[in-house]
Amino acid sequence: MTDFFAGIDRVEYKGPDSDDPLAFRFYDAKREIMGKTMEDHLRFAVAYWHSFAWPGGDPFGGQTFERPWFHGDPMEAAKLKADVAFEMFSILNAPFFTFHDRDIAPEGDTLQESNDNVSAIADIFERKIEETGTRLLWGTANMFTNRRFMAGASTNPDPEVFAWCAAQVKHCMDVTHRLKGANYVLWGGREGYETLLNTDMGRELDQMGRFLSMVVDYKHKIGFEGAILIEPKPQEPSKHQYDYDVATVFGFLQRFGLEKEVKVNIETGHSVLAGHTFEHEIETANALGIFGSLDANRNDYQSGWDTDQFPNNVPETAVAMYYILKGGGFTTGGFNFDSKLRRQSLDPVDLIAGHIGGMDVIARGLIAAAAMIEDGGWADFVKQRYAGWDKPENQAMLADGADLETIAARVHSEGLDPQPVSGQQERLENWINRFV
Ligand code: XUL
Ligand code: CO
Repeated sequence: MTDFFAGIDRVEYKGPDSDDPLAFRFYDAKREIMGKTMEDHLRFAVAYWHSFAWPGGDPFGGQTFERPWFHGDPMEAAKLKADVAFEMFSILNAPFFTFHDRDIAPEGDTLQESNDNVSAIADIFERKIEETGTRLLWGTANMFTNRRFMAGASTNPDPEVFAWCAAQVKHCMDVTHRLKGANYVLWGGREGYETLLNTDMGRELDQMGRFLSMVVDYKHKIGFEGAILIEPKPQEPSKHQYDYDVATVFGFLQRFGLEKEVKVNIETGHSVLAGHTFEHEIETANALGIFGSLDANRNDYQSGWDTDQFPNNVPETAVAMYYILKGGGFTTGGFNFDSKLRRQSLDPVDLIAGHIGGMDVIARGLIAAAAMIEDGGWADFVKQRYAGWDKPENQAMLADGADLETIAARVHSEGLDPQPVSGQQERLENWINRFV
């Protein structure tokens, strides 16, 4: 045991009336909702980078957090960080965690040295996973921090960077596979461009498509059973990112024949940056059959950048949760807290409090969404709204062989005269408010 979280006990569920600031008031891991425990519905994960690697900097100032693993021999520090991380997973009773290769181990002078460092920490993870039962939701390669990636990862004009990325991802997939990761994620932070003036977009998209195809081939070759997930984001750090949103990613996947192989990891804040709601992105993925996993956070609505705050809006979360449940929920995916403290939140206990808050808000959203589904009023309304399409004469318009002439003839012969009906938005909003 380290002393980083000294005096902080395992967080227990104490119910909505508890005033214990370090207790769950809604997240009751073993409580059954719609035939599944909350733990299995939500599959919470702690993200290594925000909680253990991020120093608290912003564009105007550097480190604010003092962590004992920010000093000393880098590999010894990485081991201490691993100890503290697993202590936190167990304090929170978090079933999963996630990492970038560069979060867990220091970068070496060569790729081989970096890989060896990652492998050494993975040995420690392997033992800790065995001992604690905390599992890996996903691993990912950081191909955006080092200056070699400044002009892109797989989309770089320099083929040597493309080759480097292939080697780095191969190793990170090997490690994720060894640790029995449930998914492997690719977020293309630098897969985009700053200015079209120096960019050959068509070429870059082709490179990215080839790269992803090789990732999928390698997954099959090593027998990795997890899902490959792309995480959309419209901008930041690149001015224009190719994986803009779920629909853009789907178009890209289809173009390279990968739409049955790759799914999406949707992040709340990225949806907002793309000008969408979280539920829009979730339902788009449901409709296109590529829903994979979620990065849970919230974005400041006034800022134009990615604020990665812990979720704290129950009504919004409840609506998103409704669409998650409606789509059948997670299979390999889960709720990964891609959420970070504000830089003035210096204390170790702030890390615990942030996660408790996020887990409780999402649990509360789940309870509300399940109640909405059980009531059925919302789904009935939507079903009714489209009921005309159940009639055989209307189904025929969508069937193979239907054509404009036949439909036009029917309009004229039957004298069709469509009458507008209310969309009832306010009544639906009022209905939802009964549950949140
Ligand atoms: C960046 C972001 C990443 C990915 C993993 O905005 O969300 O942390 O989740 O690379
Ligand atoms: Co993310």
